[in-house]
Amino acid sequence: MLQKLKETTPTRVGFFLLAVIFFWLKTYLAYHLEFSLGVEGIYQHFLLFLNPLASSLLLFSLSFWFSDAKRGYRALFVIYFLNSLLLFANILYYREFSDFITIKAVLSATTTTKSIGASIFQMFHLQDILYWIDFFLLIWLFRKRKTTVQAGAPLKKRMAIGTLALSVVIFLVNLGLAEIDRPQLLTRTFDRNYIVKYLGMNVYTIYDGIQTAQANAVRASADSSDMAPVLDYVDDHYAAPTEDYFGQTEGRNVVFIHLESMQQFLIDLSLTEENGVTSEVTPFLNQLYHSPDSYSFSNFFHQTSQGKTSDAELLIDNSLFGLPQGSAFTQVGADNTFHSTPQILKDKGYTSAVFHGNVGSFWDRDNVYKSFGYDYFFSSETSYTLNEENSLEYGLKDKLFFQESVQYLEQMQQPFYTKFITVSNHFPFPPDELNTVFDIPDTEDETINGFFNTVHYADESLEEFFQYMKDSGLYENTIFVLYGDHYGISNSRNKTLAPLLDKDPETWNDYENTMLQRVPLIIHAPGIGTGGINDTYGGQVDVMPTVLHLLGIDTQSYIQMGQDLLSPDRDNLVVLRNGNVISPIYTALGNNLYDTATGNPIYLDPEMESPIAAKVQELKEAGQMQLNMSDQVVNGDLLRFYSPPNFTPADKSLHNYLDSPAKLLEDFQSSGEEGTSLLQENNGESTVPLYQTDAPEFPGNQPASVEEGTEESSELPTEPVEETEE
Ligand code: GP9
Ligand code: MN
Repeated sequence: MLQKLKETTPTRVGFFLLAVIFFWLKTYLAYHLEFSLGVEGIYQHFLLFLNPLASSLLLFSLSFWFSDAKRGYRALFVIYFLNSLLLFANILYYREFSDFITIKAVLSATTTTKSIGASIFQMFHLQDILYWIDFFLLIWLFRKRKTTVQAGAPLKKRMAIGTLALSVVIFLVNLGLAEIDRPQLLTRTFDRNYIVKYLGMNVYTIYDGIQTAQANAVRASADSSDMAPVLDYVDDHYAAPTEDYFGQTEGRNVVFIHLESMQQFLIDLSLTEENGVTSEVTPFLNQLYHSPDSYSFSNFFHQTSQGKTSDAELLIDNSLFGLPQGSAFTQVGADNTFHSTPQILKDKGYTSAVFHGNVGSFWDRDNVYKSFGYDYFFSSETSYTLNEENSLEYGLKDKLFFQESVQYLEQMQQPFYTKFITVSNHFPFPPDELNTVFDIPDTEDETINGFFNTVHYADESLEEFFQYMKDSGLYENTIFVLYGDHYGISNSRNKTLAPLLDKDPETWNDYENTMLQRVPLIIHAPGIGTGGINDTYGGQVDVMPTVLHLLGIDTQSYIQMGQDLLSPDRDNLVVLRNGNVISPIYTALGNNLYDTATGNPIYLDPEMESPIAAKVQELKEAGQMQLNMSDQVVNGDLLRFYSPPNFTPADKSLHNYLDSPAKLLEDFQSSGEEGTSLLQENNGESTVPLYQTDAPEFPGNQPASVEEGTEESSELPTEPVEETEE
């Protein structure tokens, strides 16, 4: 065979083609052997196979720009070597971090890159020969080649231009096919895995470089003087708490529950079957919503944009908005300085953790949480047992997720600040035979029908978790904050939804769509008795000051864009990320104005001055100001220039979330006699057996024969084949 190769590749073009084929196959091999890319179905497999081609053609064809043969060959080998090195470095990095190398990580030479240096030799495998053998084979073939006339002849520029054009065409086809399967792939940047899966390692590296350069340019042009207007804004905007509730839950544990795609219209909604039987969709949430121990909010809006879940998280933990395009998490989250709640509470003796049954790299959480100061991050690779039956596209099903989380929760030193990110109720709300108990709606839209079932399932999972909290004794000393992250049913489906909400699809308009952007917010503090349903107009940006005030923490010196939802001083204004504003009286959507209470349109003559027009203008400007201030802080990384009194910024080098379970155990053991975890309070007796779940996938609920046959696997959740919404 080698002989054959020698004969067929005597020319520069021959070597070029050989290099492309070698590299293409090598990359494809690495995709299968080294990375967990969650490739699903034949379409994605085809894209995975195709994606190394365009960039290999492009890179290796650079050698054609040297008309001199000797220099051309040299260039080809250098490029081949460097590209192999990039691939190999990613392979080694992935073995350690389950993630791809980012330019940021390389440039900042953080402890992560240092630690990789220290352990580099342990990361080599015997199979690594495979990733270099091709290079040496290429060199060997070159040395052995029979020099022919063509080999030494200068190449025409046409060749260089032709291959360049061909690679561009192939890339565009690749991108087009990828966008069909995963719309907005490049604008939203869900996950580095996705870019590699759809477009390849080289494209990922270039894309990452461009993003980093853009973010760095804005950051570099900012300086400390940019903080002055922000400080003025925050000062003017501050809404003070009253004594009635300030510090009402001081020192308690905090449990945030991120309710995936949960919308406010679900609260108190009952649906009736043809036989007349009526059932509540979210009986447990309804109970919490009406409890005198809950501060519940009826006019609370999500303020997310393309960053969806990650925008909601940024808003909740920092009182800052996501960006107008893409996700702030993936664009700047890992680099920026933040004054996040977990870090603020650290000084008050809190430990903190995020629980999420999906891969840690989604939305770059495994890096961003370091900036927020989270002590632990329990994600699917490190902390949960996933198999085909118990997981969905975005991770472990909620009932199993909560159940598996409490083994960690009971070890956490109290007080703790925790966030549980649910996933079962995620678009496209697929039917789940094992858990379809609520299937009343029968509209023409399967997404809507499925939604009610996954919502109901999420509600049941919450009830189980709360029951455990009560049984384990954690309940009384905890404050729960449940919030919906964003819509589940998109505007395009709302007319089909309308009859279920007793609305007329014929008169459905933008106002109705906007009102459906309300999501639940329930702050449940057992035993307070001072709760109730609050009609103030607020949004996710307002949660952080509200919760900090309940915990007795003065927020006046923090840079927060929101206002305490319980404060009588608040402005009662919501700005959505697209600039639309909602106040108790006016709702301004683009150029259209509505009466918020009735939904009736208000027509104003643009030529005429009127008190209403002036008021609406004022509301819009206030909303725009809030967004602008936030964007300046986030884009310019302005919090690095300002430190509130008694605040220590997060030390990102402290965390490597891959060892969160081990680190938790280590911290638990080293706390000794002083330890305050539930497990220690319980004299070492685990509370996990107290957890009751009716999840059919739970090993304890399966018939013995099935249980034996079910193999545990650490396979990662697969992602949906198509996601056309959003
Ligand atoms: C992924 C999950 C979903 O881990 O949080 O994010 P979303 O698609 O809703 O932004
Ligand atoms: Mn979400």
